[in-house]
Amino acid sequence: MTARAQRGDVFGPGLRLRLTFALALAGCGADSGAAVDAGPADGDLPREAGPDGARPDAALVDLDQDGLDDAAEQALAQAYLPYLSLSPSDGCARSGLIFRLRPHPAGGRCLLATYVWLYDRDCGSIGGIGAHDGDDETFGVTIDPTLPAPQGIRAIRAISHQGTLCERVSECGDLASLTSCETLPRAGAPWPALWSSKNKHGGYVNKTARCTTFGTCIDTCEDNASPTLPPLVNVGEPAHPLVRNLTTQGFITSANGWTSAGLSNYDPWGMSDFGGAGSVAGDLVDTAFDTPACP
Ligand SMILES: [Ca+2]
Ligand SMILES: [Ca+2]
Ligand SMILES: [Ca+2]
Repeated sequence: MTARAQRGDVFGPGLRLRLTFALALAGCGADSGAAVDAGPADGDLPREAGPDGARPDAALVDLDQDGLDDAAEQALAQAYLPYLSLSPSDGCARSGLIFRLRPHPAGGRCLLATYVWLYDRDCGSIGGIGAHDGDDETFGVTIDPTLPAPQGIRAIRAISHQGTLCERVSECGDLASLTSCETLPRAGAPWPALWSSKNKHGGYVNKTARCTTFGTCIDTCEDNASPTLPPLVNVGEPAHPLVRNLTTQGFITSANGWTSAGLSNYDPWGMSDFGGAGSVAGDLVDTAFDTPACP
């Protein structure tokens, strides 16, 4: 069985309709540039030709070869993004998001998005202790394309200060035994939120319980009246990257306000460190950020 046929088994022939439904509900119709020809609607049939000899998915563009139309991935990652609450007084706010989105590897009807929130700098804690160029903070989201946003944001998982004594894992959602996500108001709806701690950018969900001064290494999470909506770049999948240079791609440039030396021409799929932070390629494949699958 081919990989394509296996994906067909996972999602069945209704994937195109479900993603179309989700994008329409999310206000991402075809006129926004979101391709709704989003998957192997022909199930296990070979894409090269339909039963009548036609090419049913001729319009599908899937350069990262995960079975999802790449433009639909972009629209979904945008529409189902949690409310990103960056401290209004954060001193190192210059940032952008890269992501990969694919069918959930554990199966089911949902998708798994791994976002890496990249910053020009980490300002450090009190007195600038621990400040460094470059910062990478990762979170995972389970997206249910059969539900509109924000209901289709089924789970979020963040890990602050991963791999250090200050590491804190926080997770929320309505799958399995997860605690409901704390929300902030967006577009008239309570929207599942993710807080980025002031100056250090540690990621947290459920701020009230999980991002407390003494429950963390003095991290501070603050509500921002407006969600941060940074640039969002689909970097593709490990075996089929879409982006190998974030500067020539137009993301990390001086024109966009990035200043840190050493971040130019960064390859998100190379293994080098992102300035004084960790390897972004490592983040993109780190299963510690995987959220649960849907039934
Ligand atoms: Ca794709
Ligand atoms: Ca993808
Ligand atoms: Ca940081």
